[in-house]
Amino acid sequence: MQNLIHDDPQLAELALAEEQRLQNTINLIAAENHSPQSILDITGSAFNTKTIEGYPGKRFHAGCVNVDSVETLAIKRAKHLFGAEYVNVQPHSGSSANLAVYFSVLEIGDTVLAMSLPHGGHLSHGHKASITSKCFNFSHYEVNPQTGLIDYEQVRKTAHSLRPKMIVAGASSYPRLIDYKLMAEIAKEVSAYFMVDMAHIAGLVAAGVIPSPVAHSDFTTFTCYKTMMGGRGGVILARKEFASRINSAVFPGCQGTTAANLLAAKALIFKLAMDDLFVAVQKKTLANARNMSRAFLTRGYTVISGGTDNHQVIIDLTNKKIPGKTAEQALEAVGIIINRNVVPADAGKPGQVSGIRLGSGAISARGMGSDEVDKLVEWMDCIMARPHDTALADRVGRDVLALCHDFPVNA
Ligand code: DSN
Repeated sequence: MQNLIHDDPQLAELALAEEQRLQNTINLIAAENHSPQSILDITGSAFNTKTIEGYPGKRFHAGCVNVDSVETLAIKRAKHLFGAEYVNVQPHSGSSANLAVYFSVLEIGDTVLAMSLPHGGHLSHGHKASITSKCFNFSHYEVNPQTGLIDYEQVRKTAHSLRPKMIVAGASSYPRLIDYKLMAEIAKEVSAYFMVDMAHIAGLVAAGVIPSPVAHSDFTTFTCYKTMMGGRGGVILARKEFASRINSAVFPGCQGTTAANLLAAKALIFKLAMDDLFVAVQKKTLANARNMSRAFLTRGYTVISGGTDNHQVIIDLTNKKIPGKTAEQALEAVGIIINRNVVPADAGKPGQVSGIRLGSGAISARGMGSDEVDKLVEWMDCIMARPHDTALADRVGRDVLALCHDFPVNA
């Protein structure tokens, strides 16, 4: 930090404050994780300098000898890790990856069938606020409000009546496994391309602790910083017949130069993901989410779908009479970081969502297990029952800090 302190003390102070915030709070944001220190090191390495357009061996600037090797390595490792025929590691983000897939095989105005955002889908799956819905004609399937599970019969019926050119599976907020084989069959019945967005669960898939969509899909996209535990940025896996269309859709279709430092971080996390330590963290992530979900059920909470098969626990707080936002704020005040979340058939007014989403990735990366999960659920329950009790908040806040000290980030 010495150089930063010299050049910009104000920013250095903020960076140190963020380090302290991460050390001294419990991160239950399902879309985050604690990356190994080597990921942070490579992200700030000499690879920050290089401008690269094109692909290894076919660049538009000189001086690409090392970045060509890095990109080739990232692709080779991702192919091995995920069993993919083709890999593109250049997308800046998950949304960029999704956009590139759409533009690789769809024409403007083509129909796409994806999961609705209030039922768990992502903005880039055709939400009205996203450019994806302005370019393509999205329709959405939902979960069954009673079970919280994808209604595959509704997907099939809608697919047969709409005849979409692409069907998208995958979600930002869905705690159960998706039947990729069945979704692929439905796509085949209507001659649609099949894309899976596995951004949230990529680390679990890489470790082989939940089923992989790759063999069933034409395209699979993901990000590297959620369960995957790496740096920022997106990745596309695809069947090799789509290689040149995806390459052109990413560059120059949707992006100019990509971030060489993030390509290096991708290469690194794909190597680390082949280690036993990574697999152990992913197993712990699953176990911690299951324990969290059981503990909330025991305390009378409505856990969407009645449990979890991945790193997410989604809770409808309607019966607890606390809005999602109040829960989020009261928990942040004691150092437990979660996000308010819309739940299927949410009865809250716009902007006042009724649920919360919890993720077990970051606590698992810190080494926490079932004892710590039990404590966390007990504290969250107390705080959500009495969100305005300052004496309680002081006591729980101290307990949370002590737990953080026992499980440092990147110890
Ligand atoms: N998709 C958003 C989320 O799940 O929170 C960000 O990655």
